[in-house]
Amino acid sequence: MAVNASPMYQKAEERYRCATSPQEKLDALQEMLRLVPKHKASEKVQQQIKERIKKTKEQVGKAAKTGSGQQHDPMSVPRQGAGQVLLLGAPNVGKSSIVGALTKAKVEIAEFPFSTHAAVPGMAHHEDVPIQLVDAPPVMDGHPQPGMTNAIKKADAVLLVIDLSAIELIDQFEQCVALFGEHGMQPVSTAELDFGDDHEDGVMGIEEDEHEAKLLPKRVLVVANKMDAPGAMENFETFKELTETDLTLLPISATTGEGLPEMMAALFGMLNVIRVYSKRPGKPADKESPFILPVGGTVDDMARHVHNDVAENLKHARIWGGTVHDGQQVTGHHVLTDGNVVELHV
Ligand SMILES: Nc1nc2c(ncn2[C@@H]2O[C@H](COP(=O)(O)OP(=O)(O)OP(=O)(O)O)[C@@H](O)[C@H]2O)c(=O)[nH]1
Ligand SMILES: [Mg+2]
Repeated sequence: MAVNASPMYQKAEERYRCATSPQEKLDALQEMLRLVPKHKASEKVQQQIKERIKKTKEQVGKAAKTGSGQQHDPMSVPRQGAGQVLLLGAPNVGKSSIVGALTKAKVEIAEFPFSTHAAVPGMAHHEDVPIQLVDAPPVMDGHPQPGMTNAIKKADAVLLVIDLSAIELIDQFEQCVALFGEHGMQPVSTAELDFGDDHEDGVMGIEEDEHEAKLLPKRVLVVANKMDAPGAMENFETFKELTETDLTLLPISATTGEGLPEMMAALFGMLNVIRVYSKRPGKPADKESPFILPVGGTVDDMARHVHNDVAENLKHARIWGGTVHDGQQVTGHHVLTDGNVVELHV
């Protein structure tokens, strides 16, 4: 019997599948238990999650005792904003320059390769949506730095950077693409991800052994940097012809800024989220800090973001913007769209 899990639940489950430490798994599982629909059809799923929480708590306890969970990972960055986007690419392609152009992060930019040694996060924006970019050390001859593949798994999307002025352009691109397959992932450019899971049991992949799991789809946007360099656009055309890649490609220049707004818009689209604004009765909408919800998120999901008490006591909401009449009254199940203004009534 189908459980009809919400997009928020699916997002938590995606985080569970991408988690690389017992603590991250535990956090995601607890979120899943909180969000799973509580009805008869989902009892089996709830039980499975509870059992997995019990096992994972034991793993967390063991890791704490042996100290194995305590090592510092220079590639590990806590997620902030609407999503975390990791930069991936060969040496000297301009990864740090892109992060430097769009955020206040202190990145190392140099004419020589291997100038970046650890992950450096910075907050970029698409309109009023904050999106976290994470600068990373380069992939050399297809070999990632330690911690890099875990960082790719954890990121919501990957920005694969290629250098239109580099002779090894195609090799560098293909080595980066190969990394995904070698580490159980499949690069995709579409926002809609098909995990190919069994919806019959409601919960997706929870009983699966990680090693037997199918390839994990990973959203990837390819940016062809240095479009300002001599001959760059000819190289771009040749690159497209020779690689025939299905991944979305965007020419950009970190130096001139060309293509960067389009890149941020494409990343926003890829994160599969919407922004909604809260409003108090009789007051204007708070446009300062939008709430970020997965596409398909409901009024109830937004209420949960505000406070669990608000979600539990919600009577109805009034909505402005999108396809509804201004100020229309809706229930907690109403699916919100990007840009909605929501007044919660408890
Ligand atoms: N012409 C041009 N040069 C660029 C552009 N972006 C970066 N560069 C130059 O490319 C060189 C390498 O830039 P970085 O940003 O350090 O490259 P990186 O990919 O971070 O390098 P590693 O950290 O060593 O992997 C620097 O000399 C930059 O000034 C661009 O859009 N156009
Ligand atoms: Mg760098």
